[in-house]
Order: sequence, then C-alpha cells, then structure tokens
Amino acid sequence: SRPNLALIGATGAVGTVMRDIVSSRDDVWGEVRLVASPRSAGKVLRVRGEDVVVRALAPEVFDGIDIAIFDVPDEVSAEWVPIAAERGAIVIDKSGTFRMDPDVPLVVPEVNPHDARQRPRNIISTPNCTTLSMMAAMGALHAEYGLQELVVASYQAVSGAGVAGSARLYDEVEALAGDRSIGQAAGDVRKALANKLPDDSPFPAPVAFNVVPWAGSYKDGGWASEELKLRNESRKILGIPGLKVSATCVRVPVITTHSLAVHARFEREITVADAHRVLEAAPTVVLMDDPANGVFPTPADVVGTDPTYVGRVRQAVDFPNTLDLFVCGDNLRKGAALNAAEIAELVAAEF
Ligand code: 2RA
Repeated sequence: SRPNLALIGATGAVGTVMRDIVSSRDDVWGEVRLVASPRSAGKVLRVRGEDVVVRALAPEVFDGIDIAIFDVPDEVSAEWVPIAAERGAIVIDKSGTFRMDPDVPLVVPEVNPHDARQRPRNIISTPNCTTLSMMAAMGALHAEYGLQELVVASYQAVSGAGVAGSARLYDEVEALAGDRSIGQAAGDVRKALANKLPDDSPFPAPVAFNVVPWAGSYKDGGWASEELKLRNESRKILGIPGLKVSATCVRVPVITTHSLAVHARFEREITVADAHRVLEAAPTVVLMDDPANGVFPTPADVVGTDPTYVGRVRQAVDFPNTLDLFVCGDNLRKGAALNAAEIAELVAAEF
C-alpha cells in the first residue's frame, strides 16, 4: 500500500522546495498532508497539482501518517518529533536536534542508505546543508581511496538562513544598488544599510558587497556551530570516527547553492584522473572540470538542480595523497528537501 506522508514546515524555504520535489518525482505516496505553525494554518498550497489546506501542528495531524518529514527550527523538532514518532510515524528530521544521537541514523542515500534501516527511535536525521553539499562526492572518493583528513572552507548562500536570509540579501542589494561610491571606505556599506533597512538581519554583518566569516551559533573555542556540524556529521555519515576535519564557514552574497573548497587527504595515492573516474561514475555527481576552457561549477550556474557539482580538482603539490577541489550543491534541494525526500522514498519502499 502507499504510505501517507506529512510535511511539517510546509511553508518555509525548504518546505516550498519540498512540495515541488514531491510533486515532480515518482509519486509513491497516498495522502500528502501539509502542516505548519498555527500562523500558516488554513493557507492553501499546491502539491502534486492539487490544492491542499495547511493544518496547524498538533498531535492529531500525525494520525494515519506513515512518514513525516520535519523542516522546522531545532526547538520545534525537539518538542514535536518525539510526539510524531510515538504516534507511529517514521520521522525524517532536518533539524540539528537528533543528528548526533547514537540511536538516530544520519543518512545520505548515496553514501549510507543501509543506516536508514536501524532506527530504534523511529527517527532518521538528514544532515546540515553544508555537510550535504559535499557528501555525495566525498563519499564516492572515500569508498575507493579512504578519506583521512578534510580541510574545508564554505561559501554559504543566504537561503541557508531561510526565507528571511534571502529577503535580507535582496533588500540589501536593492538598498545599495546604483550608488557607485559604495564599498570603498571602511564601514560605508554598514552605514548605508543602517540608514535604509531595519536592524533585523539574520546575519551579523552586511552580506551584500561582502563576505561574512560566520554561520550558525557561537560554540566553545570560537567555533561557529556550522563548522562543528561539518566535522561531526561527516564522521558519522562516512562512518569514520577518527576523520580529521577542520572548517571555516563563510556566508556569501549568493541566494541559493552552497559551495565548498575542500582539501582532502586519502589513505591511498590518488591522481586527478583517478578522482575524475570516480566522480564521473557517481550517479548524482556532475564533474565540471575543464578550467583551461573556463569550465567549473558556480552557484549561479547550478542553482535549482539536483546533483552535486565538482570542479577544480587538483593534486596538492606539497601534500601527499591529497586533492583540492571545489563543490557546489543547491542547499535547498540536495542540501535539504531532496535528501529528505530520498530518505523518505527509501523508507516508503519498505511498505
Ligand atoms: C545555513 N546550514 O546555511 C545552515 C542552514 N541549516 O545557514
């Protein structure tokens, strides 16, 4: 029989892409129920070509639901995911709340699909979008060459901070556009924005005409939460508890699609040709690597699509068994909604 699916957080940035993905992939679902905060309840949204009335999050919305995909803030997941699971739904949760729980698998279908079957709490977590942006590529390389170390710098899109993140960059660009004196004196971008926009940015510095070396919340030692997630989640997904990872996460003026510069050391010797062969064979990875002819992935060229794009593959000159490469992945699709949908389809196949 066809399982019934609930989408919790149906009106957010990821929820919107989620409805699109559920509507465009092979339809394996019975009912698709849309759920959001009481504020959004009663809205009519389209999914699979039909109008569906959004229901307010309440215990009863899980009645008759087999699989529930949550994309809501951490504290909402902390409260409601266990309720959904107790009421019999298998939950796929996008928040950070359960990802490192040893009784909750953290799944990327290309890398560790088998982990989705061990779910003693009835919960499966889907990784942070920054981690996800490189997992298909790094998982494929790891499977043949044995990953040992990752040093990563991220270039993260503003929609990672939700609808408010995208709105802020559009507003900032509009506020600054046309003034060709801007961006040439210390603090002038900040000042111009303070005069024109409310002081409610989700980012700690201007993101237009700028880059911001901060994503997430403050953690001990001066780390940003995104940087630690990248480390901890990569270890768990790849099944390498001792993987050495160090990251610097940076917000850039891109609406959607995260990029990562990755410096990866392997157990075995690996050439650029080896990496090309592995990446070309990986079904969800697209290799765009011909820099002599200007071919490499950029967010603007791949946004709105499903694959993980890899380019700029180089053998590190001074580091043995080490590659440098550049990855782009749509943070709302593979980084969020698509990965959750793929996990949901894995589970649906059990029905
Ligand atoms: C961000 N990774 O880009 C986060 C979203 N979960 O802000």
